[in-house]
Amino acid sequence: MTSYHPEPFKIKMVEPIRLLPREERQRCIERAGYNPFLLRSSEVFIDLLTDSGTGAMSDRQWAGLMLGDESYAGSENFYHLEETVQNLTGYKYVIPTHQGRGAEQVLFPLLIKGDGQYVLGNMHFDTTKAHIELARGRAVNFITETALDTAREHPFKGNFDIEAMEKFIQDKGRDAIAAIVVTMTCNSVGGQPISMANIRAASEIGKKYGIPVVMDSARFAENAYFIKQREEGYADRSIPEIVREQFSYGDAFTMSAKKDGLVNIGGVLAIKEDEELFRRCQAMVVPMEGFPTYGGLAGRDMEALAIGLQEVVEEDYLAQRISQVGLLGKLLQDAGVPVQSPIGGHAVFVDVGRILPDMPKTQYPAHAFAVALYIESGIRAVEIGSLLYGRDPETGEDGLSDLELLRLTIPRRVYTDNHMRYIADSISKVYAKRDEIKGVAFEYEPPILRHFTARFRLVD
Ligand code: PM9
Repeated sequence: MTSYHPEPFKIKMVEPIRLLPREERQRCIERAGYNPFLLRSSEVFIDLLTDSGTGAMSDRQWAGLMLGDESYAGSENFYHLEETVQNLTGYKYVIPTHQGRGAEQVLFPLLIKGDGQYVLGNMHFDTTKAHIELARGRAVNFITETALDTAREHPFKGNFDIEAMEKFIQDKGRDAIAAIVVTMTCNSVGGQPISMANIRAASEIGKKYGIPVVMDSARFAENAYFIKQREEGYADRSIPEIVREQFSYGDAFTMSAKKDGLVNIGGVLAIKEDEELFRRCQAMVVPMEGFPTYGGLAGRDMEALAIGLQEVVEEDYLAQRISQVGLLGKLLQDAGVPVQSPIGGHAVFVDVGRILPDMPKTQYPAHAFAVALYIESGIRAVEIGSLLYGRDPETGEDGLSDLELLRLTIPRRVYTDNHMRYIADSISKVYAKRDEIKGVAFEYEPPILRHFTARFRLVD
């Protein structure tokens, strides 16, 4: 076995990308209010904003688009998708949705039965937290301390602190808890996997107290690959076997299929066996997403997704995917750039808090680094820190995130290892000139989800 994994595909079609001259990049980011979200994609050379819906489909998926059955009800592509999801996960009831948050907006209001009920998670993703709160619930995280220390190696930084979670349930009482959400891999702490033992333990807590367990499964296949690589007893198990065991510990799952579904749009809501919950979801999906056999997707989208879900569990695909992200991480580690370690599944998270320790959190160091990176290289990355975290809703206090991270998110099957080398070189250059990086201050601060549309000026 070689220590590197060549791409198990060859390139059939290319999309040119262009690096604008430096002075133009300077003008573009200024016009965008120093917010990379407000750049036009044609102004970006390498786009690392997200791995969501940005991947390349295979020729089989593109061929599948031509088999789209666009009937309003009972599309053949729905039945193909349903059967694929059932085989992959063992869940009986399958509802397509337009993307992950579509599944969340249907499920959470049905699980949260009283105002202020808690939804417990390893680390809820932003949209999950938003839908819990819109349903008048409260999102609480039980990630371990280790996950917040980027310098500390641990094979499963996505794990729950099971003891703390059980104590919380006992303190608040079972009736105060609506659900447990298991996010695999855990995006917000760096695409870090959760171990099978920890998923099982979270599920046992759910069973013990009669609390439903929901799997947030956007990156379920990447999680399974890490389990195979790192957890005792799984080296000889196939990825589909590991995937099925992961899902066996949940009662329902939401899936943003824009990640491990290998499609540009799509989502899934599935219920393992609770027919009554399924009926209620089915009723709600009609006004929110669409008829239950399309849920906001075209027939052709469902076909591409059914094929993507088969391709993503191929081990050679996953080996190359994870090793490419690992390559970028290793190049940065070798250059002395602090990153969340070990490297996660879908992104490398640069710890800008350690690079710019003296910059006030209210000048958003990781965002400031992203601005400098764009000017240096045309690369667009995204802040995961105090800017994204937002203000305390009661006190208005700002600068509250534990970590100031810059996420370099790698789209699936899109960039080559040479792109990784260019990214690592560019980050190293900005890192070497870190004393010159200027913080940012708001010119316009939106009242909610401010990072998407905020405008800034550079602080002198
Ligand atoms: N994640 C991401 O970039 C895309 C949206 S924000 C730019 O990481 C998890 C773990 C996610 C996730 C989206 C969703 C929502 C749920 N859970 O974007 O609605 O990482 O398909 O999924 C994004 P949708």
